[in-house]
Order: sequence, then C-alpha cells, then structure tokens
Amino acid sequence: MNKLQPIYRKDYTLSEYLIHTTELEFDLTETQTIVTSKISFYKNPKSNKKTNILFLDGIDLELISILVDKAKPDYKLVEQGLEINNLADEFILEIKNCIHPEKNTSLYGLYQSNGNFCTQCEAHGFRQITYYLDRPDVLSVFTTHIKADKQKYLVLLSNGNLIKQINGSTTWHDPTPKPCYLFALVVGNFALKEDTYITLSGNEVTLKIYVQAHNINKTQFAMAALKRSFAWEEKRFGLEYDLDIYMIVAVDDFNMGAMENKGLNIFNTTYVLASIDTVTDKDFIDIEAVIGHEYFHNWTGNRVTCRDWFQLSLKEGLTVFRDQEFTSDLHTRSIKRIEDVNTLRTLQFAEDMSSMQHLVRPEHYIEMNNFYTLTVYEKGAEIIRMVHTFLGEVGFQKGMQLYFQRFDGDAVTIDDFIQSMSDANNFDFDQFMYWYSQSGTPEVSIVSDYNHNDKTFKVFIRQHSQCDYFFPLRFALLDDTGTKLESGILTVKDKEQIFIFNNMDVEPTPSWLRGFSAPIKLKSDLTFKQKIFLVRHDSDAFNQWDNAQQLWLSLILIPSSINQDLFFDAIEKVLKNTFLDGSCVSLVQDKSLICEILTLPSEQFLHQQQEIIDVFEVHDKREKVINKIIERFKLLFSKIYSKLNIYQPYELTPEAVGNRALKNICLYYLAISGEFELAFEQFKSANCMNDKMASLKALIVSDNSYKNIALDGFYHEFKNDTQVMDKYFSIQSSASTANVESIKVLMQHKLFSFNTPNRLRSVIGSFSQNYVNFHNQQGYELLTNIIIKLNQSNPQIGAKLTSVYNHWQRFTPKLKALQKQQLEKILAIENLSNNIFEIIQAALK
Ligand code: 0A1
Ligand code: ZN
Repeated sequence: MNKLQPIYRKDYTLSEYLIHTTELEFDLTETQTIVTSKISFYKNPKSNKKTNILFLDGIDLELISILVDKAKPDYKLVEQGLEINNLADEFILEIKNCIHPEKNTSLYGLYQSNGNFCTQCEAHGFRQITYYLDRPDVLSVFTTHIKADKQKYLVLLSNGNLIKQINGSTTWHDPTPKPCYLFALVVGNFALKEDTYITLSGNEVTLKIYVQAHNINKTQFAMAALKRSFAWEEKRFGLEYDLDIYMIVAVDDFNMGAMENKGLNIFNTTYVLASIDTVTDKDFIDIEAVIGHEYFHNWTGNRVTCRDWFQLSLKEGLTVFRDQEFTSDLHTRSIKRIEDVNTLRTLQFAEDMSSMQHLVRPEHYIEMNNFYTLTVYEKGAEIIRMVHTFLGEVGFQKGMQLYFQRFDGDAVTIDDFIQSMSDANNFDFDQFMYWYSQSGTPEVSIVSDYNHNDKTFKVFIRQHSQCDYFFPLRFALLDDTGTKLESGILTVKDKEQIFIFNNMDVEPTPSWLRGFSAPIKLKSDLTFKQKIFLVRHDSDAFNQWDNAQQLWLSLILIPSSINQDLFFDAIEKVLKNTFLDGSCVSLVQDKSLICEILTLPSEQFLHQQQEIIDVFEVHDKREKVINKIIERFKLLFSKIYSKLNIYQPYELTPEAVGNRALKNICLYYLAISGEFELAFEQFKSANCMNDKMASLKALIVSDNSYKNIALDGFYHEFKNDTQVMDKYFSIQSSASTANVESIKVLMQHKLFSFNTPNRLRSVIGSFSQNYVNFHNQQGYELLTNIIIKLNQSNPQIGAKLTSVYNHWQRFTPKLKALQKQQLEKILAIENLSNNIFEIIQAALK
C-alpha cells in the first residue's frame, strides 16, 4: 500500500471478516507494554467474495508471536500491517506484540501524560496498539485485562464494567459491541470524584471523574454538568444511559477536546476542570457543552456508529447539533446562536474559501485526522439544524426514533440517517442531499418590491451556486413598531423563486434568515435605514446582532457607505437601556446581546470580505472604528461600567453573565481610551477569573505602567495552575505588543512545553492569529520550524499549524510569496508525515 495514495469514499467495500469477541491483555511497564490479543473472527455473511486472506492494520508494532487456532499461520508482515493467508471461515487469532507508550509523543494510540497511561484511538489509533481490523464497521465485544506495577499505578481502567480486580490487575468487560476506535485504556494515579445518577427507568449509574490529585477540588462543576447531560438527554430525546458506570478521565496532554470512548471518556483537562477562580463564564459553558457532547455520543456515534470515516459528520454534525441545543435549553438560546453562527461564519466559511475546502461528507482523504474540521462538525450541525427546522421538534424526534429503531447496534451512513428522517415524516429530502455533495458556501440574493396600489409585497430569491440548494428561509415582515405582520418559513428550492404577500397595508420591513436558518451567504436589498431599524426593533435577537454586524462591517471597510452618526444614534439607544436612567427604553434588555452588538467583527472575519487579504489595512481600519466608538461613547461606557461594577457573589445565571459581559466590554473600550487605572482596580478586586481575565485583556491592549505589574501578579498567583497558565501564555501571544522575539522568550519560559498541545496552542496558535505581528518573514520562519519539529513528534498538531498557510493564495503579493516558500520548505523535508503532506499538497495544488 502506497501511503500517499488517497482513500476514496466510492471504494468502500464490506470487510471480508468480522469479529465476535476481542480479548486484550495489557502488561504495562516503564520501558515497554506487551499487548496480547485473542480475537475470534468469522467470515462476513454479507460478503460474497471468496477469499481466505485477512489484512490487519498495524503500525509501529513489534510482533512477538502469532497463532491461528493454536498453530503457526501462513502470514507476512507488510507495510502498515499484517497479512494472514489460508484462513478458515471461523478462527481464533492470538497475537502478542510490544509497543512503547513511554516514547510516544504523537498522543495517538497508547501514550503517557504526566506519567499516566491513556489512549486515543479515533480515527486510526488502535492500529498503533495491536494488529486489528481498524475500521468503524467492524464491531466486537471487548474484554480487557490490565496488569501494571501495583506500587506505582493504582487506577487501571477500560471500557464497560469492572468484572475482576486483584492486586495490580483488573478485568473489564464491555457488553456492547463497538468498533475499536471507541476502545480506551487508562492506567495511573488519579484522584476520584464520584456520584450517582438514577435514570428515568430507575437504574443507578455510578459516575466517576478521574483527575490528578491536585485538581480534585475543580471537578464539582463537571460532575454537575454530567448529570445535567444525562437528564437533558432523557427529557429532550427520551434516551437513557445503558451501562452501570460512566467514567471521565482528564489528562493534560491531548490533541483535541475530548473523546467519547464507550463508558470511559478521555478529556483534555481544559474541558473538565473548573472553578470560579480559574475559568471564565465562557469556559464554564464550553466545558458543560463538551461534557454533554461526549455523553450524547453514547447514542449518536456509539450505539449507532459510522460505516466508514467519510460518514464522520453522521455522528459529529448530529452530536454538535445536540450539544448546541443542550446549551440553548440551559442558557440563553439567542446568545448561543449568535456565538455558533459567528464561529461558523468566521472559521468554517473561511475553510470553504481555503485550499482545504471539502464536503461535509468528504470524497477522499490521505490522513483521516485532517478531517475533524469545522466543515464536518459545524456545517454538519447546520445541516441537521435545517432538517430540524423543516420537520419541527416533533417530526425530528419521530425521525430520531425511527433511526434508532432501524440502526441501533449498526454502522451506517448519512443517507441512512436522512432516510429515517424522511420516512418518519413523509418528507422528501432528495434535493436536500446537495448539502452533502457540494462544497463551498451557497450564495443567495433577495430583493423585494412593495406595491402601494395593490398592497402586495413581492420577494425575489435567487441562488448563485452551481446547484439549487433546498433550504428553509425563516422570515418575518414587520410594521414600523416592530410588530409581525407575517412570519414563517419559506422553502427555497429553485434557482429563482418569487413569493407574494397580499394585503400588506403598509410597506413592511423584512427580517430575513431569522436565527440563521440556513448556512448561506445572503445578500439582501435592505437599506441602511432598515438595517438600523432591525438592530433596534427586530424581535429576532440573532438578526438584531447580524444587522449590527453588517453595519460595523460597512463602517470599517467602506466608511463612506453609511451614515455613522445615525448608526451611532441607534447604538446609543441600544446602550441606553432602562437600567441606566430610565429615560430611554430600549427593546434590547439582554445585556449579553448588547455586548454582542457592541463587538466588532473580528479581523479574521474581515479578511474574508477582502478580495486580497491585507492584514495591516484591515487592522488599521478596524482600529479607526474602535477609536470612533470611544470618541462617541466613552462617557456612556464609564457610566454603564460604574453602574454594573458592583460587588455581587458569583453566579452563572444569564443575568449575571450578561452583567459581566457588558461591564467588561465597556472596560475594554475604556482601557483603549487610556483608562488603565480602572482596569487595574478591577484586576486587583475581581472575585472571579472572568473579571480578572477581562481586566488583564484590557491592560495589555497597549504599553502602560500597570501591564507588567498585572502580568507578574497573575503569574505568581496562578503559576501552579496549568490551565490558568495557558491563559497567561495565550494573552501574551495575542497582545498587540507581541513579536517574534517576545514569542521566542515565551518559548524559553520554564513552563513552556513543546510536547503539550495546550501550551503550544496557547503560544503558537494564538500568535498565528495575531495577524499584524505574525505575518512577516520571521513569524513564518518561526512557525515553519515548529511545524518541522512537530512532523516528527506530533504530526496531528503539526498539520493543524500547517493549516495556517491554507489561505496563502489570498494574501498580498509579498506575504503570499513568503508563505508559498514556507510550504515548499516543509514539503522538502525528509519523512514528511501523511498529515502534513496532505495539507501542503492541497495548498500547493
Ligand atoms: N470524537 C471526538 C473528537 C476527537 C477526534 C479525534 C481525536 O484524536 C485524533 C480525539 C478526539 C469528539 O467529537 O469529541
Ligand atoms: Zn464529537
């Protein structure tokens, strides 16, 4: 097998052999791990090929012994695996092999984090543990025996139920058949937080969260969030947990956020540990969402899994949709929607414009790990959301029930899911499937015409893509007080469509694509005045925010195109909320929403709107608007700040979160205007990390006498807290004063750790988004050298960082040429990993 040959979706074939049971034994020591497997294979009854050959995946394994039905088989070691010939239709394979987790820096397969052992098997990590059919459509019951030095390692975990425990060894049995990507093993020393959950049908589930001992007092929130996840899943989806035990283990070294291994989730500590003193409001809500996400995978991903990895969005798009709904139900739905759409439009739309543009259901891959993307996850979730919008909650749940009825215990495709939705509701989704088979962001325009004489309001919708997408367009027609004259969902399916509304006594202001009902780029003919009206009066909070964003965008990029004073008058009305002096009643009551409205589009979002990305021009133009905002609103910000900056015990209620959000955005603008003392006061007196971070961010906007005092104070207070130190590094890498030299200094810091992805992300990842300071030859050289090192040590993270160059073709000529040179330099190195190769190849195509 040539390792650089892509794998194609169209080439999917059934596995010739399947597996009844897998018995594994792990003997872990400090210098090696011996894995013994006993696997019972049988011929796949669905396959009609006549073959007696079995290929098993295996990478970096030292084979010690192999037996088939107790005899030496006819086998050979081949690249990336093992081939066994002359096999019967049923047989038992016994293999012993050796691996070296103690040397594994890729954090893939079996590896160590702070001396503890753990695994990451999705997508193809199991083949780095032992020889196996490492594909998601081969499901087996697993039994796992673990042996380790009992003096050193007290905790020995695997999936399922603990069935035996004698000193220094445990045996786990997982009764639910699963693909090997859901296998997990954890061995080490941890402190345990324990609780129970009683399911709807009365089963008691033991909940366990394992963390390093010094973090045990930061597990309370995660445990409560886990219980909320169990309860929400029962209430909203009618789904219960199916084992007697659910475990979460938190490790510092993890490539991604978390992993849904059956009954034994492994988490990046970032998404478990939480306390008021160490995480922000957003962190709390994100942690709860990730805990929910992994739990919800138990049904959407584990009980019903993917047939092949091209179907990844089957589990991820659906599970992201579910975790978004979880957060929406528990917190403020409109704010959650604004945040999710902002992420989608900033990052996924950009991915769609980059060299890594791909389908939600990709057609090919070289390295599957490159496809855990915003497109598969977030756009995938948007597609599921459209299904939900078309069918409504009741219809959607009917579809889910049919899906589980049909496929529980199976490995299936996206088509199977959509077919269930379709059959349960008698709804035709044929044309809808373009969302999975067309890449890129659809562009749609909308023009309307009001006729005073016949009182009609005509709407012309036009799709500009190659194919005609089928999508729901949620809308309302508003009168001049913001009252709905008409509202609903238009089904758009043709290249051009006309909708006519009769009996419109007054000319309405349309509110289009409410709640962002489809992941499209919509151009409407709304006038400046109409947009201002919608910022103030739309009852759809998403559209209030979105219209404000459009106005900010115009003000930044083409200042002459809008009347700044009128826009600022509207912003002032939004700001002068009832809480201030009662004199001006704004429709906007939610302070989180006011904060969102006051937040300018990010530089990254602005880049997308440019034909040629000029990072310096975008930065300057954005700064100019920040200064205009300060000029006009400084006084008001001061008033709001002092009104809101009163001592209140910490709570995570929407009201309290909103207060802090609005207070802190005022502080941010005030700091830019020079009010550093105010920020420093807050830094000293803050009663939570949220406010502390906000003040620190305000203090580092430019050089001032408080900046270093605050940073040093922060360091000394939190130097023993790994999570907070990530914030400490990241805030410095993002600072307007950061440059290549200061980043190199950070990399010399005694707490910098090249092999810990969180730390690397907080320094290098953050710096790569510090556009004006990163985009120069030295910045690129720094990044390239890091990528070259990662190629050896951790190719997954290496590929992530290489993706920074995915937009190179859109930059100004000099930076474009420099980035291309970097790509070529990386391409030329020896032993380039598949991960990085695939990204570079796409970029240079
Ligand atoms: N399935 C996980 C994400 C994940 C994917 C790959 C990983 O390692 C290569 C780790 C985690 C999720 O969606 O949460
Ligand atoms: Zn997931």
